[in-house]
Formats: sequence, C-alpha cells, structure tokens
Amino acid sequence: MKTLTTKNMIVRGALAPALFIILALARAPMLAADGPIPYATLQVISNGDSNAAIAEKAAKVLPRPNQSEWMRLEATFFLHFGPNSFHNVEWGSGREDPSLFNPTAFDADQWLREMKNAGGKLIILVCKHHDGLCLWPSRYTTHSVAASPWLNGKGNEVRAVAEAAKKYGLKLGVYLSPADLFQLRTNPKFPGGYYGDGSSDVLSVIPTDPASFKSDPSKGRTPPAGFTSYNYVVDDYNRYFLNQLYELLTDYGPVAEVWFDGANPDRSVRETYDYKAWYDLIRKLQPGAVIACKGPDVRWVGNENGVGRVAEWSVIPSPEPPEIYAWPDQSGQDLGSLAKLKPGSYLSWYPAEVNTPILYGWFWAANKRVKSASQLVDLYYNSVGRNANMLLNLSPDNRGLIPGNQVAALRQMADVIRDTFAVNLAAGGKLTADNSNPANAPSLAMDGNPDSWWEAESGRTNGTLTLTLPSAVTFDVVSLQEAVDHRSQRIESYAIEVWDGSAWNTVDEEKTVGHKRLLRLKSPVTASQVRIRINGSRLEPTLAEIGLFKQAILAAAPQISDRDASGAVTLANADGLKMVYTTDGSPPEANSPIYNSALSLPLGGTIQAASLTPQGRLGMVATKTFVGLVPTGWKVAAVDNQDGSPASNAIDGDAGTIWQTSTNAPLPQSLTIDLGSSRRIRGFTYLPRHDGSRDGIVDNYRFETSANGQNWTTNIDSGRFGNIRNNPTLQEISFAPVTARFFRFTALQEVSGKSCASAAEISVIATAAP
Ligand code: FUL
Repeated sequence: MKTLTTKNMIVRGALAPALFIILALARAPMLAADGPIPYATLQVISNGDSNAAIAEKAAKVLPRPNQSEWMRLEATFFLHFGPNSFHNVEWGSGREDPSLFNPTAFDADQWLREMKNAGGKLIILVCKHHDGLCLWPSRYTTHSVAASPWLNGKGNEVRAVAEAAKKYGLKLGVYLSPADLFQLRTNPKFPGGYYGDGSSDVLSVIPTDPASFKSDPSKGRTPPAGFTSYNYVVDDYNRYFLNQLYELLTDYGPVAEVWFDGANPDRSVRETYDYKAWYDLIRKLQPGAVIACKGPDVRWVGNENGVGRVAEWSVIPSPEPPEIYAWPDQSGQDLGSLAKLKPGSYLSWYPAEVNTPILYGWFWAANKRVKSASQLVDLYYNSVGRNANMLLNLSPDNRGLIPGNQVAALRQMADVIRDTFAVNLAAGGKLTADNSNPANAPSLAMDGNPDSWWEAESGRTNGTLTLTLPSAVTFDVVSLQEAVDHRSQRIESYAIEVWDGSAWNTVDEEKTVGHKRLLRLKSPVTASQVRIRINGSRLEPTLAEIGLFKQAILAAAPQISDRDASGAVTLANADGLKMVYTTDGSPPEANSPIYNSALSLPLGGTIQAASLTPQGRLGMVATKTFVGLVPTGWKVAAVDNQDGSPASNAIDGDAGTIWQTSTNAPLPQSLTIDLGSSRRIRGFTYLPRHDGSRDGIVDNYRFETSANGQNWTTNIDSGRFGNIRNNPTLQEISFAPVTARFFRFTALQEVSGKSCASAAEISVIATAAP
C-alpha cells in the first residue's frame, strides 16, 4: 500500500480549526500560479483558477480526523424522549409542568440493546428539546428532571444513556436545542428567562458559578478533574447554553457528536446564537467530536424523509470558512458538482447525515404509525448507500420503553441488512484494471482494508476494472468505496456492466461514490464477470473496496382475521410456512409460540405474527389490535335518539357502520347497553366515525355503569377526548374497575358544537374475571 507522506503535513482540523483555515488561506493566492496543489482540509478557489485547477483542488480536500472516524460509523441512532412523549405534541411550549415527565418503566438499557443489535455505532440523545426541560439535573436551572416525579427527582436520562451506551459499545452524542421556550423572557412560567432577554455581552467564566450566574459571571465553579475553565464574552442565554454544553461534555465521558438543531418554534425571539463560542468550547472539551447540522463537520442532508441525494458530494463549497459558516439552505439537489465550485468558494469536507424518525413524528404518541421494515431497509440504502450516515430516531413511549412495534420493525430491518451483507460474492474473484498506478494495484480494492486502494495511473481520469469470478454468482447490490480519507472524493461518472457470454450489458450508470455507495440493481443478475467502467473523475479515480451482494428478503406478513362472535382470530399465509405469534405486545421471535389453531381474544388484545422460514428466519410482522370486549349477546337497552341510523350499529363489531342521532337532537344524548351478563370493567372505548364526516363525533362525554340497569355509578362524569376533532382515532379511557352488566354512554358535546351524536363502535375494556 502506498503511504501518503503529504498527509502528515496536513493541519488536522479538529484540534486546530483556526490554524487550518489560516494555512489554507495563506497558501491560496499562490496555488493557482505555483503548480502542485497540496492535499488540505480546506481549499480556496481563486479568481484565476482554471477548470482543471478547480477540479484538482476539489479532489484534494480531505476529511478532518473527526469526520473520518464519524463516516465509518455509518449506522447511527437518534433518541427523542421527553415531556412531549407524554402529551402527544411534537413541539412543547415551554409552559409544561416538569411533573408531566414521569416514565414508569424507564429502561435505557433496552434502548441501547436494540440499537446495538441493529448495528448502531452511536446514539445521539435529545438532552433538551425546544420546550427547555433538561433531561439531566442541570446546575443552571430548576426546570429539569430534578423537578419531576420520575425516581423522586433523582433520575438522570443523560447518565442512564451514557452508561448503557458504554455497556453496549456505542458512542455518545448530545442534542441540545438552541431554541428554548422555557427560557423565553415572555414565558409566564419563567419571566426571568434568559432566551432573548436583551442582556449585554459580559466576561463569563465557563463553567460559571451557578450562585452568581447573573450577578457575577466572572466567578467560575471548579471544573471536574481533567478539565479547565475558559473565558467568553457572551450574553445571558449564551452563557446558560455554554454552561449546559460544559456539563454535557464533561460529566458523561467521551462525546462523539454534538447536534445543533436549526428549528426555531418562535421566530420573534431576538437571540443571537454565539456559534463561534459554542464550537470553540466543544473543540476544547471534546476535540474528537463532530458538530452536526448547524455545525461545520456534518451536514444536514436537507430533508427529514430519510433520503440522501443520488449524487451526494462530500466536498462542499461555502462562501466563508466552515467554522464561521452562515448556514444557507442545503436542500438543493446539487450542492457540490463542479458547476457549483466558483472563485471565492471555500471547499471543505462536509459529509451528509440523513436524520429521520421511525415513527411519523419524532416523539412517541399512541396514534403515531411505525415505518415498516422495508421502508427502513430503503432508508439504509438511501443513506449509508448514498455516501451519508443514517441517523434513525427511536421514540420510547410514556413508560420509557421502545414499544414492540418499533422494536419489531427495527429488528427485521437489521436482520435483512445483516443477512444481505454477510457474504461478499466478489470474494474469491480476481480484479484487474486497464490502468493502475504501480503502487495501487487493483487487488487493494478487494483486501477488506478501506485504507488501501486501487488508483488509476498518474494523469488518467478514467479506468475499467474487471472482476472475474471462479463461477457465476447472482447478485443485486454492488458496493463501492473510494479512498476518501487519502484521496478525497473524485469519481464523477461510471457504469456497472456484466458479461452475458457474448456482450457486456450495462446494469447501472451513476455519478458519485464517496465513502460508500450501495447500488441496488433493478433485478438480480447472474454473471461470472463484472466490470466497473469509470468514465469521469476529478483526478485519478480510486476504489478502496468493492463488493457484490444478494439482498435478503423477508417472508410476507401473515393475515390476521377479524374476531368472530366468540372472539376467535385466525392467522393465514400464502406460502405455507410456519407462523409464530405473540399476544403480550412483544415482537415475535423465532422461538415464540407456533400458530396451529384459532387464537381466542374475547377481551381484546394485540396479536403480532410472522412467518418462519425453514432456516428459522422471521418474516415481516403483522400486527392487529382488538379493543374491548367482543359484543356477543349485547343489546341496546335504551337510546335517546337513533333517527340517523340505529344504535345497534355501535355494538355490532363492525367499524364501518354507525349509530347516529337525528341532526337536530340537542345534546346530551345517551345510549344504554346491556352486556347480557355481569363483567369486571376497567374502562371503555369509543371509535368515532371515520367516513370523512365529523357530524356527531363526541368531544365531551359521561360514562356510567350499573349492575341492574336501575342504580347507576358514574365512572367519568365529564370527560374529554383530547384532539379527537383533528385526529378521530380510537379512544381508550380507563377508570377504577367496577362490576357491572349495563353501561350508559352520554354525549355531552359534539366536536363542532352541533346537535347530534354518533359512534362507529362503543365497547368496554374488561378484566378476565367477571
Ligand atoms: C427538528 C426538530 O424541530 C424536531 O422536533 C426534531 O428534534 C428534529 C431532529 O429536528 O428540526
């Protein structure tokens, strides 16, 4: 392998960002005129640069060491869990009471275990979201987990995650929201807030003594062992923010990524984030960490849908040096092709990160759907496979556990990826090239070492590599990697071709490679000779690794029937495979019970089922939830009005039919049901109509039960279905268990204040014993 001596001369960014900028700037003016362009972490395009000089500069921008390390992580996870997880909001207002945060089964070990199992290398934990509640007991505010009932105020989410991450060998990243609505000066909950308080910049020792945070910020607190204090001239909010960064970066061990969100829920706030001071502090405290999103090391890919660009360049032009970059929009399709590289641009390594949630939302709520395993597999190819890191968000529920449906989808995705890449079908083949640099033979692209590579002969910007296999293989994924840590990103156009015995057929044509490119072919191909024809490159092209793989596929999910009158549910699949299932909310595993006869769910419950291949591979998981008792033998005992459609439709087990009063039936409107026998009841369910009309959907209600239909107990006198107007989904309401044979549901108010009531289904949640 050829070693690159110039690399030692490069100013390696993370430790000395200012220095690398100065050196590059000092060199820049003479580069155009003075011949060989050295490798550097920053290049500047000068006015007189020819197109060839621009291409060469771009092809000689290297990643900084923290970026190199980060790119090799590939699969990383985000975790959003905070007050929002308890009241179905994506953005809190800052007015929430800390008592909202009260998980009953918090288990960071489970979170990290699942991430590890899914191949995760790093977790970025949301330590404070826009609502401002700190999920660690910060010394600089009382608005933290210390004020919550969770573990009697002794809980610390950051510590729990840091410890679990260490246990499972994942790196730790921290997300600290710059926007902070609790600290908002105008927040009636905290009128003394620092965020946008108009305070002036004063000398502040970081870490500041919390006791004199405002009165004398020049007084520091003693830094933890191994760390020191620093001076910044900043306003109150930036001092608050720097102190919180200091806590997160010194109290929890090594931190590998710091994530600054650009979202701002209140644009009227006049607060200037002192990124320069923040970056400086991070570089001093955690020099190996990358600063992401609103940061110079890792670029937000530009969307939250989980899709990187088909042509994703990591060398990106900016109008200013990256450490003082002003963060213009990065959502365009072309950020780094040669057409974008103009005189005056600063070229630096700025790799993409694809952040996306596993739910349709960042925080858990009961009604948020989970993306399917195949969507998650697509995400992997659209991020890791497109020269970017995957940052997949998991959302623990209000118990503090990642629920079974997220776990099931994640495990399946991980199984597919693991199985797909377990065997490199190119291994055992011989790679030859039509031209090579003598020090960079083609075999170096097949040695499993990303730090050795094939490189075209000096002066060539093309090359054809031919892989000859001992026998034909069937594959549908081609994996390519450039030697980006040593030679930057160069390849600009290439084709994949296979030999069919008489001719070469093109199976894919693409533009970029970068750190990693996974090409999924339209359909599997079988061949013993495969060619990578590189047609264009910014400088001599390189390939550090190549691979051929066959995608693992999952057996289709079984069908789960509706319940029959006795509560029986059947499973079926088309492929005749065995099926396994669970009824306790946990995802099925290969050793879960095997299905052989109808399952009985008269009380309700959730079935998760999957087919099992003879090799023991679990297929896609089907999930179906049955809510409430089966209405067998139930009768309408009384109803105030059923002029729209009969009340019996609300208890027929058919979600498609509705009970509806006349459109002129002033509320309250009641419906009384006789269950036929007495049951132990601990709640009820209301399924609103979902035929597109909102007429009669109940907003406020009363619920009563009775043993004999004469004497009534009020279980809920005046309840409200939260957000049912916008989100008309199944409502599950709990109350203290009672024994009863009758229930009475009374609509007190309709969602639009109309004089009518309706319901698709109303049922009760019963415990097993009558
Ligand atoms: C966004 C935020 O507003 C979301 O709530 C989430 O934190 C996501 C990662 O970034 O901009």
